[in-house]
This record gives sequence, structure tokens and C-alpha cells, in this order.
Amino acid sequence: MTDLAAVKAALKTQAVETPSWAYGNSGTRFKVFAQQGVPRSPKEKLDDAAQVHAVTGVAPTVALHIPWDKVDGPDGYTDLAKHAEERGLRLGAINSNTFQDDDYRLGSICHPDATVRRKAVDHLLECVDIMDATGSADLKLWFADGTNYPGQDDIRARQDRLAEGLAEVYARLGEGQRMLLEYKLFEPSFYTTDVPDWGTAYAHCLKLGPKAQVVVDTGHHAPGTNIEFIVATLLREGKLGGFDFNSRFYADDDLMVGAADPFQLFRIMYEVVRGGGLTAEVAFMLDQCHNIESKIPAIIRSVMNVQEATAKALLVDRGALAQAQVAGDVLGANAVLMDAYNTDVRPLLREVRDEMGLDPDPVAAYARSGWAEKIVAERVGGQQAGWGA
Ligand code: LRH
Ligand code: MN
Ligand code: MN
Repeated sequence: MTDLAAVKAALKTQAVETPSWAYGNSGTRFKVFAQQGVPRSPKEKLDDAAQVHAVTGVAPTVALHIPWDKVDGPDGYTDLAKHAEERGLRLGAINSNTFQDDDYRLGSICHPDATVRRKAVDHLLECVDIMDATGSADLKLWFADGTNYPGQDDIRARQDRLAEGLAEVYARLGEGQRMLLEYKLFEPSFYTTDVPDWGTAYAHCLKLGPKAQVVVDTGHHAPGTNIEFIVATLLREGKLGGFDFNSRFYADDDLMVGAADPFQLFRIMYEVVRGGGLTAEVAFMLDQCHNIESKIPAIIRSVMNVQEATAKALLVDRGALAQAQVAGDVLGANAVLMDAYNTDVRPLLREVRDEMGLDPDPVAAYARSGWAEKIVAERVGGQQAGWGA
């Protein structure tokens, strides 16, 4: 038997972080489709994020990407944090960006030239300064570093450079700050990637210490990878820092989470629940781009998709499952899991929202709010998310 009150309580406290870059224009290598009314500044991205939080009640933090969200002046970031606070938001993970400068052609923190490595590490240190100003707890690191051709660089030496750079940044972290290391199978490099998998990320985090944890971006695996196994393992080791949620059909598609494979998202969320990860320590972040669909409604839908998968995971009858597992009842155990997955949790979530004083239908609430029309009328010349031009 599942305790419905406990399920509801968990759903009310789960927080999904939305990424600033999902509010801006984005595209593929081929084309950026500009949409009307998109934010022209980091503050306007926060204004949009506040709308998502207003209708869902569970999206109180916003991740920044530096320099995409760079603000000027000595008080620029404290001012941005204040802007967030005034809208009922907080600033979340600070995402570093060591992939857009010409200097990074051969890598950043793993680059063969020490001058470039210095520049990359300095950027990461600057990101920690920003965390101090914004009150952000997490530094999220993703490196585009790697090689395209066998022999191009020394694979092992690149790992040494990576370890050295990470150690310097780790030493700079303050009390209550974490370093979240994100891995990615391939792209933009195609022969080697310096942090290609959870094992490499885990090995570095383990050596660095307790403030270093791994981020699982759901779009960064080979087809067929059992992501829930990785989640279970990292949680068991106390090294799951968080998620970058999105969906993929082929590679790093960055589509809405839960759109391509809701069953996989359920399996992942079940391991999170099973492993005690539904707590503040695991950050549930979105990392998506909405190239052809309306951005704010897509982000609202994504938050709801995470909630639905979480609700289903919470509904798994753990007692019945354990009994079936111990008894070797293969079909029975599978049926317990599938029963939860096949439950229509939308009525439950409507109840949860109602109890939170929200409209049970966030998409309709947003449509009614008039925000979409207001930003189209008021904003001219929206900002690009940062890439794909
Ligand atoms: C890399 C990545 C990483 C970046 C973001 C924009 O593919 O997932 O998290 O910071 O995309
Ligand atoms: Mn990511
Ligand atoms: Mn990605």
C-alpha cells in the first residue's frame, strides 16, 4: 500500500530548476528560429521563469550560463539575485562555458597549452565568484574538450591536466558549495572526449572529495544505455549531484524531458525515489532548447512531465515489489512496477496543485495569464540563448 498523503507531500516539495537559456532563442547548426517576445536580458529571462513558477509552484530556481548571462558592474550579480528574489525565485546552478572562444579549438582545461588552461580555470574561478554573489550552491561544469584524430594529443596527459584544473577550482569552493561534473559521450569531439562517461566523472569527483558530484544529462548517452542503472550506482555511492533533464531520439537532441521516452524517465525517477534521492541534494534541472515550439509553455510542460514521472515512481508499491522480488516472482515484480507506470497520475497532480492554491491546469493558467501577448508587445529584438547561430 502506498501512503497517498506522503506521495502528495513529496510532490509539493520537489523542485525543478529551469535553465535561463531555454527562454532565449536557440536552434541547430542549421538555423536559429527567432521567436517573438523572447527575453532581451538575463532579468527578462527571470521574468519568464517566474511565470513558470507561478503556474507550477515547483520551479523556484533558475540556472545561469556564463557568459550567456553575464551582467556588468560590481553589483551586477547581487542585483540579478535580488531581481529573482523579488519574483519569488532564487538563482540556481552556475553553468560554466569554456567552449565558445577561438582559444578553445583544442580544448580548455585539457588544452596542451598552459596559457589556454589558465584562461579556462580562471573562468571557472570567476564562476565561483559569481556563486558567492548570487548565493548559488552549485557550479556545473561541462567540458567540450576532446580530440578528433588518433594521436592528436596524449589521452592520459589530458586527464592529468583535467585533474589539476579541477583541483584548483575545487579548492576555491566555499562552505555549502558543490562542483557538479557533467559527462557527455561525444560532441563536439568525435574521437576522444575528456569526460565521456559517468565512470570518468566519478573517478575525478571521488579524488576531489565530497563537494564534487556527477551530473547526469539524460541526453548524453549512447542509445540503449541503461541510465537508471547509472543513477542507482551514483546514488549508492553518494555521488549523484543532479540531473540535466531533456529527451533524445538520436544524440544530444535537447527536446522536452519525458517527451521521447516517458517510461525511461519513470525508471530513472523510480531509482531516485528508491535511492533516497528525492531530497535537496539531488538537483533536478532542465537542460533543453525549444527551437520550434513556444518556449514558456514547453518549459511548463517539461516541469509537469518530471512531476508525472515522479508521481508514478512514488506510487510504486515498494512492499509488494520487495515481496515479489524475494519470492523470485519475475512477472509479479514487473507487474508492480508497470501498475505504477500505467497509473494516470494527472488527477492526483491536479489535486496537489489545488491544495497548493494553484490552478490544476498550469498550461491553461499560463495561456489565460496574458503574459505571452504582453511580452510579444513589449519586447523587441530578443536574445539568443548563446549558440546555434
Ligand atoms: C552540453 C550541455 C551542457 C551545457 C549545455 C548548454 O551539451 O548539456 O550542460 O552547459 O549543454
Ligand atoms: Mn547538459
Ligand atoms: Mn547537452
